[in-house]
Amino acid sequence: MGYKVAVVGATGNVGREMLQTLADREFPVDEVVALASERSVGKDVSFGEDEILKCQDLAKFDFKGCDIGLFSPGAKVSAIHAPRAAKAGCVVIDNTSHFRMDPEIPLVVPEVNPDAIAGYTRRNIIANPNCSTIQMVVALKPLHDLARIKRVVVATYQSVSGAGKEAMDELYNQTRAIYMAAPIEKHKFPKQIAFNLIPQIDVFMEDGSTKEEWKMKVETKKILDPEIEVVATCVRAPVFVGHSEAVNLEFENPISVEEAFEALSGAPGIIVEDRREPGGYITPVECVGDDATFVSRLRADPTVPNGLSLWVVSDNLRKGAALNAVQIAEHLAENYL
Ligand code: 11C
Repeated sequence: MGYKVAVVGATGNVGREMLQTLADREFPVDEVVALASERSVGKDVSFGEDEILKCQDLAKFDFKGCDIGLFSPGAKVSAIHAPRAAKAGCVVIDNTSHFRMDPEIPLVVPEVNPDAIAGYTRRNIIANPNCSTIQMVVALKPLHDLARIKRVVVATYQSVSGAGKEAMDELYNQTRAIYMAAPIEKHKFPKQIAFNLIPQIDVFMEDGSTKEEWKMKVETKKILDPEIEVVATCVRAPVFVGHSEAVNLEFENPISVEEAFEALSGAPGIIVEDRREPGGYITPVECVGDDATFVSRLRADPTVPNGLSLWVVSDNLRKGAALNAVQIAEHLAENYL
């Protein structure tokens, strides 16, 4: 049996990747509908190699008869249209931040908490976590099962694609301007991003952290374990696609590097690439288009009783967004619909 699937925000970075991922994984579809804002109506988007879909107007679309809605139109738009779709009987998998911390709505990474999907019946909505959280919890899960993580200290190096297509254009245009000795224009980021790093992602919170840092903390607690303490520093890096994270962990119980290596190597969704030689690790350009979360640089941290450090890299548009949403849809289709 095939499903009628709506992709909402189909012209955006994540929407296009959702269409590609549905096709790549041969998700059983009878019909795919591409939805976007009024100004994108009639635009072409690709579904797989040879199908072109014309975008329809989200505001006028009737979700009755749609089985699954993959939403990534921005939080304010999801706030209006996701409940409308859910009420019409369409199960919404929403990639925005709007519903994530709602206690009635499951927040799911299939490798970590697949059983939470069952809770979708409360509101007919499932939330997809933030990209930087997803790749981190995929790597943390097998280690937490082994020795119980007490505290996570993470610094991220996040690609500009997380901030949308205009942000990718800004990195490209600034890089070009620097080579051509032309003036640098800033629209999307508060500081120059080309050949630079910006220690701010999303807005500032009252305590001085940013909302991206807060998301990593509260989402990890909701998905993996409310007892885990997380402190994050989120940094935008001049990389087009692929988020990287330097993760330091403190465990309740002893855990050796060898035990961690073995647990990670056998865990779903993870590829360990860790040779202690020049180039024996994964960098963001190497993870683009790949489904895996890559773990490298695994080593002991002798400054605390049970400490480990590692490097985690993943394609933020794929596992960090579209793939995770499609994996949730696959679980729904197999077990619930
Ligand atoms: C970034 N992580 O890299 C953000 C993008 O809460 O879904 C995703 C924001 C979110 O800018």
